[in-house]
Amino acid sequence: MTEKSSARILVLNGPNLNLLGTREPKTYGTTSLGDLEAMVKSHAATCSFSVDFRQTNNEGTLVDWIQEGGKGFAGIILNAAAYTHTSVAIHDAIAAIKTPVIEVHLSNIFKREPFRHHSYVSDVAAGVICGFGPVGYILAIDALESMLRHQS
Ligand code: CA2
Repeated sequence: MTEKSSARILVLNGPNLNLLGTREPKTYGTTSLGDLEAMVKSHAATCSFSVDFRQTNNEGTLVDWIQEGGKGFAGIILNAAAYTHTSVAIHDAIAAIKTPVIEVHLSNIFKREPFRHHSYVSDVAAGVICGFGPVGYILAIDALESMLRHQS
């Protein structure tokens, strides 16, 4: 029997997001990274996506994973956390792949300190979602689903 395989999406989380739900609840809420992963996987299943959900504190690892996302993944949801505001390497890695990248931030970075207002990701991302907490990841899945449906 042949089964249609579901599209794979890669959800990448950058530095300190492993601390979600443990500190700074006013800024980042009370949802843990594990809770977020469960929410993302459950919603993705309704769109027939399978999800590879990862977190790292290392810039080079994020670059390696973005390159990996360029092969065999239908889309990438990326919260590069603080590297958003500093990393030319992440910008270049995204520019080098064809896989669409949706940039997500839990907080509204434009309501925060000026150094968070610039992103090295936004101009190479397919779209940007910020300020909606964990729901932003769900919106990003829906955005990818819509983009991919219109492509095919
Ligand atoms: O709002 C977002 O999602 C950010 O990407 C989060 C980054 C921040 O540097 C960006 O400007 C915006 C920081 C992630 C740190 O996460 C923590 C979570 C709980 C406690 C402490 C840090």
